[in-house]
Amino acid sequence: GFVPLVWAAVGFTVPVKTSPCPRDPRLRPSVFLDLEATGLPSVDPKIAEISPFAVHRSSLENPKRDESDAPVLPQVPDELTLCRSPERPSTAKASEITGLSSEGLARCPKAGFDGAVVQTPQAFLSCQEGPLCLVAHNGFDYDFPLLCTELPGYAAGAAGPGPCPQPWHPGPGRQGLQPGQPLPPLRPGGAEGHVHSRLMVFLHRAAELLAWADEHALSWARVEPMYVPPDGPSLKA
Ligand code: DCM
Ligand code: MG
Ligand code: MG
Repeated sequence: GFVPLVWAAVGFTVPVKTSPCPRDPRLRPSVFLDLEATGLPSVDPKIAEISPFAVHRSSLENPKRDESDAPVLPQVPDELTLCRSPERPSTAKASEITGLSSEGLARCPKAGFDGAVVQTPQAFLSCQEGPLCLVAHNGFDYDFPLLCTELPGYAAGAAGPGPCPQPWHPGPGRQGLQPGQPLPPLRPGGAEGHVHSRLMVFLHRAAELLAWADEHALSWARVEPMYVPPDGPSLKA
């Protein structure tokens, strides 16, 4: 099954839930994911880009480092980036963030996010060693509910421990990012660049964040759709 994990990095809040949950030693934060879409939840956004990046746990536990001892992206990347033509235009702010405009999509037409193409992200996940843990910055407030709306098949095989996240803030005096330190700027490149940036942040605190993930991951079954589309979901669960 898939276990989404709220992105827990300096400067980000983690939803507070208090129920205890059994620790599942098999959990592994293994698929970092970002979505670009046509706007914020208030406009019932449509997915424009999806970018899952699968990372083996060993690459997180022992990240490769450059000459200055900074971690580098995993050397065995397994990555998918799909850009689709959303059914409605992006808001001005979303266009600014994603770089995707109606004019740009008219110049480089893409298929819609439906039909066979919608199954590609799920096929990518099913190639990965499970149980999977999805990691997304702000995942529980944006990416996971939107995936639930547009790709409810993601939730079909959901399994995992009960709810258990608590606020997590790295302590002072440790390596990597410090409390209050802003995240590095997002690299351009839409969802793919954003995933790379967030993965780099994770790698700076990998040991702590892995321990946090093992203890605080939430089951995918907890994720509610962002909204119910009038014409029903694109992919039946
Ligand atoms: N988004 C938006 N306005 C913002 C922030 C985000 O419309 N101020 C939407 C468009 C993005 C999506 O959320 O494609 C995901 O944001 P992010 O790039 O942070 O992953
Ligand atoms: Mg995002
Ligand atoms: Mg993004």
